[in-house]
Amino acid sequence: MCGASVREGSGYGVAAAWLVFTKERALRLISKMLAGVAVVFCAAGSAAWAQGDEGGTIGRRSWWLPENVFPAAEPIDTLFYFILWLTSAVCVAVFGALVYFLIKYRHRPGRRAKFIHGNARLEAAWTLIPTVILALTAAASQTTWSRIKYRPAIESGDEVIRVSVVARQFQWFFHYAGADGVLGKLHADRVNPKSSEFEHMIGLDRSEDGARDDIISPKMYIPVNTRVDIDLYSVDVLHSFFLPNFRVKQDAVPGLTGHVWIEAAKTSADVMGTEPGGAPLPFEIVCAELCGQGHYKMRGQLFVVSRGEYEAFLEDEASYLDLGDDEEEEY
Ligand SMILES: [Cu+2]
Repeated sequence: MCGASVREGSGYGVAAAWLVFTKERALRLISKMLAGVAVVFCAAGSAAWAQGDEGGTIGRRSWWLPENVFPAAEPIDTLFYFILWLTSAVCVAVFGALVYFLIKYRHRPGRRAKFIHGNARLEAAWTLIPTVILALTAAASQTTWSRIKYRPAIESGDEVIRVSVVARQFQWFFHYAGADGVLGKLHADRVNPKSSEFEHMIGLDRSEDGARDDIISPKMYIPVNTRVDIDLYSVDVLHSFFLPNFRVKQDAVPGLTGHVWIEAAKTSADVMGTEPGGAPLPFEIVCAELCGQGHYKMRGQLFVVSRGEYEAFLEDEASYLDLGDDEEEEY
């Protein structure tokens, strides 16, 4: 059908006749579309950069996202707004065109539709243009992706805190090493969902080396300005560990260990404020994967506190442990 001419404006009218082009018209339209894409791309890019990276996002609340406290995640905001503006522009253009053609080619007495086979150039254009847009977006996000995904190497002298985060229907558990500094192993086959003991709920065997003094808490505490390496587990179904203030969202998959790392540049009290009594308010932890009937209530609390407060938390949790030597664990 390529290159076919159409008797436009003829008496009977042709529904969708605009699809049939001469070679010149098709090329002109493609170049116009490409120019349009370039304009939208640039506009979306500059809008995103204006909202995102300029001066950093730490300490600034944007109209859509909550305040970011993870320095490595700053470019995510730029990318987020870029994709938001780009897809918004495409959405308006597509639905605008849809409504326009619905009205323009509505039923009129005497007007007849004409069957057409399509247009190879136009089809190539609307395949290539989104491909180029997606490829450019992927290229633009590569650096950010690797910065977030791969934990930077530990320099000597760097202090890194390791926490295991365990998801289960419909609760989060946070597992820390005890005074020995060793994080006990978690065993999927030792999880007892009927038990109300934290160690049974996450599969920690207290009789194993390193596990005896481990701390399991339903609240997450981390010190400010310290890198935290997180191993992510699920003991039942798919969950997703989402920290809106860190731009971190990672699936917790049964049978696999997920990895994320975070570092907070501000305490949660700095950002979220304090309760009337002065107790700090936490950042929110959300499950971002529909994981069952109680999914809506699968929320956790992340307290980013000073080093001293973090150590006080660990000490306090450790004081509840029964480290008696004569106990056998029952599963
Ligand atoms: Cu969940």
